[in-house]
Order: sequence, then C-alpha cells, then structure tokens
Amino acid sequence: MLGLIATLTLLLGCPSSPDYSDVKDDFDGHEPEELGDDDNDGWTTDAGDCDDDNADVNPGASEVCGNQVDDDCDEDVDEGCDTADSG
Ligand SMILES: [Ca+2]
Ligand SMILES: [Ca+2]
Ligand SMILES: [Ca+2]
Ligand SMILES: [Ca+2]
Repeated sequence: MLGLIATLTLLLGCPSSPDYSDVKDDFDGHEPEELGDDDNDGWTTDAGDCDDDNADVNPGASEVCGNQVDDDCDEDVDEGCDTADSG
C-alpha cells in the first residue's frame, strides 16, 4: 500500500520536494558586498579608496609611473615620475 502511495506521489508530483531544476545558481561563490569594498582590496571608498573598481588602486598602493592613474589615491597622478617627454 505504501508503495502505491509513493508511486502516486511521484506521478502527481511530490509537494514536499522543491523543483531544483528551476533554481538559479544564486550561491555560486557570490559574496555579498562588504562595506562598499567592491574590488576587495581591503579599502573602502570611505577609507580613501579612490577607485573601488580597481584593486591595484588604494591609499596603500605605490604610485605606478606612466599609467595616468592615481594609484595611491593622493590626488596626484603619476607624481614623482621622471616625465622627460616635454617636447
Ligand atoms: Ca576597494
Ligand atoms: Ca581600489
Ligand atoms: Ca598618486
Ligand atoms: Ca600612476
């Protein structure tokens, strides 16, 4: 008798069994935003990260010459670089 019920349940669709085939992979390594640190470099915009889309740019980084980027977020772009190309 139990076997018949189980068979009927399978045929009718068990209500206690969710249809996983329709579930999106929402938890596939996706981490929630943490204090606005989008690029996960450890600096939030509130902490001085001037480019929260670039993990190479933050107040703890070193200025990289020639990339036209303020890498260390001191509001000076490519400062301290020998740009001897005036001419
Ligand atoms: Ca950041
Ligand atoms: Ca950054
Ligand atoms: Ca700079
Ligand atoms: Ca730079």
